Amino acid sequence: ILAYQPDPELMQYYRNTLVNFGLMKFLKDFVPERITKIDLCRLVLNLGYPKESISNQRFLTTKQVAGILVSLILNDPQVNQSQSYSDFAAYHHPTSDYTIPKLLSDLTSAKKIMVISGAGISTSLGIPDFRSFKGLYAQLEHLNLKDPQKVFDMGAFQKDPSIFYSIAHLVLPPEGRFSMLHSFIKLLQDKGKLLRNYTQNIDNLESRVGIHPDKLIQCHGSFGSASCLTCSNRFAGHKIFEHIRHQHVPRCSTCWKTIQEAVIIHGVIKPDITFFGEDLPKKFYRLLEPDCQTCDLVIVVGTSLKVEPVSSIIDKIPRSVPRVLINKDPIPDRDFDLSLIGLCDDVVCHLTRELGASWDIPHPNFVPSTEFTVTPHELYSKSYNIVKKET
Ligand code: CNA
Repeated sequence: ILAYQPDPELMQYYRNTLVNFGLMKFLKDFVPERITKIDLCRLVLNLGYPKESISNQRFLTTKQVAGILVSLILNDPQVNQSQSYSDFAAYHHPTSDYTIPKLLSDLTSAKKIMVISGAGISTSLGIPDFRSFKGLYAQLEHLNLKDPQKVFDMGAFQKDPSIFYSIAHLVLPPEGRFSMLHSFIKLLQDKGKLLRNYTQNIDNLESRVGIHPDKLIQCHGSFGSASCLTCSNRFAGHKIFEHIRHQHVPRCSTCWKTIQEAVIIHGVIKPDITFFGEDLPKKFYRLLEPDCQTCDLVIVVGTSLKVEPVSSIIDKIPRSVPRVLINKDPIPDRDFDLSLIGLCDDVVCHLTRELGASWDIPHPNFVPSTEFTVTPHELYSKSYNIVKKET
């Protein structure tokens, strides 16, 4: 947003309205209830206020940016300050007293749920995530990389694909299995409630559980297919699984035959996963904006929300839409209405048990009689620990 160039015509129009009609008229006309954080930032810039006033917007909530906008206007010498100003911030934060019972009721009534998922939904299957204590990055210490993310860097891959192929087996999906959380997303789809699943995962288990391609955005691609970097031929992903398991670099037979002294990258097949330095699938950009405007509940699950642009999706969603985090670790610097802290399979098991038999998750590990303890989080507000009771 900080690269955004204000539009001079819009600036003139906004300032005229503000100066001639005052703050309340301006807010009523240009700050609808479903405004997003990004739109608020643009508004600040299009009013001619300095970029510095929102330079740390990444760490601010929508409500805080709204507060900045209002305070800039209230301190603007050109604006007539005599009008009264009602509780604008509260108006833009209707979900401030969100609770677990409210979430249960929203799950029943919602029709367009957006699920933003990450590596944590597959860890119960033995696939490590990236950033946890025993995650993949911790397991890469032996490679002595300055930054473990380099393993997934396109530049590094082109220099030496064998580094990626020495660790790719660690994130290869297990045969024929998916987690209870995958089945929960499928349940939302079967109930006609899933607007879209934006997954950062590359294990393709959403497809395996039966999430329809129309309902799924694999933001970082997946192991479901692979392509030759030289001739762009596409292969079914499983064709290179044996190579991956044996830590061999797979090569395209067509290209490999045509060259005597091959350069290191010639004919190398790469899984169609998005490396750092590569663009996200077009479908992501095509559907994101409309989805953000239409969703009626957001569930963020099993992700540290560290990787852009997925981590900013929630900033594009109107603040009036409830947003819930289900994660092993809290994410206190992001603005959630409710954080359910625990193993995601346990959390959805608890929620669906509360919702009754019609919400039984179709997964072999789902035991409706399992009991859970729910306690307020010791450090963070609007956060609850959900833990399976010992039997
Ligand atoms: P991350 O940064 O490693 O974060 C994972 C998050 O999940 C952490 O906050 C954990 O606390 C949480 N978590 C771990 N286990 C559980 C659990 N059982 N229940 C609830 N929460 C849990 O990973 P992100 O997904 O945020 O980062 C995005 C990267 C990870 C994407 O580029 C992926 O491609 C990449 N990745 C994918 C896979 C996979 O496809 N399974 C595996 C490893 C990494």
